[in-house]
Amino acid sequence: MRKMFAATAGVFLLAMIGTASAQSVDGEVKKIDPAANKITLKHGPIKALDMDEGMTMVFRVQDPAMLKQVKVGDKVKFEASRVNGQITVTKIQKAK
Ligand SMILES: [Cu+2]
Repeated sequence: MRKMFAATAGVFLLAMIGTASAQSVDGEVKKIDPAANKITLKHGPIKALDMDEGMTMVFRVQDPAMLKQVKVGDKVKFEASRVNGQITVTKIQKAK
């Protein structure tokens, strides 16, 4: 019984770590490149990706449809993570 509790707690902890790495970041769209499936975002710090300071950089997008949801100049909230070694936007939405 005690062993089972420990296993459950471990899974829960892993789930929490997973959530923490998918941090929502504030950004601004600087450039959209549908041909390359990329977007340039000015963004705040993303600790999970070792970006301790804000910067402007190019991201790959996970889904090309994401590039149609925003336009240059939009303030956005997004999530990014390393996918196959490339820093990739996994979620993006216009900030309200
Ligand atoms: Cu960056």
